[in-house]
Amino acid sequence: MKSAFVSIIGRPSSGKSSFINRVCGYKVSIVTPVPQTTRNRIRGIYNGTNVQLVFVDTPGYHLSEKKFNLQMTKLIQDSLEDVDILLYMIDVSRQPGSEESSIADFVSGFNGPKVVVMNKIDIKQNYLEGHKAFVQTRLKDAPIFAVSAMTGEGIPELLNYLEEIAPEGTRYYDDDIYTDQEPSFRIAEIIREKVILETREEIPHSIYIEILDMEMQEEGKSLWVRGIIYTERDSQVGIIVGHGGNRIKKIRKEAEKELSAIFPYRVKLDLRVKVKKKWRRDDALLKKLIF
Ligand SMILES: Nc1nc2c(ncn2[C@@H]2O[C@H](COP(=O)(O)OP(=O)(O)OP(=O)(O)O)[C@@H](O)[C@H]2O)c(=O)[nH]1
Ligand SMILES: [Mg+2]
Repeated sequence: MKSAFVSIIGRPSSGKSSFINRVCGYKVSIVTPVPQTTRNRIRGIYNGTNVQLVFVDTPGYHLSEKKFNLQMTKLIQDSLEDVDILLYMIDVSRQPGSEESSIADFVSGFNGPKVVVMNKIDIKQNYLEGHKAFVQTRLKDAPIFAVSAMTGEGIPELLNYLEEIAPEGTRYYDDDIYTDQEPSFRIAEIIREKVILETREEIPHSIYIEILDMEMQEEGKSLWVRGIIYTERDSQVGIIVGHGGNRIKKIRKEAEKELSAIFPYRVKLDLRVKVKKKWRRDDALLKKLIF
């Protein structure tokens, strides 16, 4: 038996969360086209016959001096503690730039096996060769795998390799578990995903979700959840609520549908929108939200 912790590091929107979902076979981590969707360290577990790989999804590595981003950068650094393998994910549909350079520097500082994953090879117009040349100068000995988190291409080969280099060890989790997230966190994340998908523009980075109450009803057949969508400005409340409340209703319906498929009971949401000005500068709140 072998087991390993594998941390996934890469630029925002490189496909880290899509990859973890594909490998684990379930929605572990939320995915949107908006960069900086993931804000936490999220574990997704892959169970093979003789191997367990615990993947750790992380926020996109983004150079910025803002408090909110610094907190996430620290989280990425912390995610390498007690990790066996680092998986460095690159989006081949975008050219390597200065951000990629600083991630490569960060990756090269990791004291353990590093594996480079070139993602989105299903996009035919790509910079795969340029990225390979870039990586070979930065991380000479790291093996390179080309995959598509969207189609699954190349992923079995990568998993085989990870199994090969994983250290001997026992399972960290039972083999029927694919994530260790608290239900309240998963519910908040799915709500956040639906808000991002339904709104875009300035909204995605301005929101956070707080779950206030959860109550099991109908003898365990349904879970009632009360949550608040916090936003930064008064003007954003109307955008989220929509004309006659139609957008918030759509957000609620979409989230309920997905949550009811994830959990063994129906999930009913009661959502409100409130303003919390400058919350991204509130240290105590950031500590609570970004972990
Ligand atoms: N064509 C294509 N699109 C992909 C692939 N992998 C991810 N995407 C898309 O890329 C976008 C970002 O995907 P995510 O999985 O959220 O990326 P991420 O690295 O987790 O992003 P952050 O959490 O913001 O750091 C989404 O629109 C995905 O559908 C892929 O293999 N091929
Ligand atoms: Mg993500």
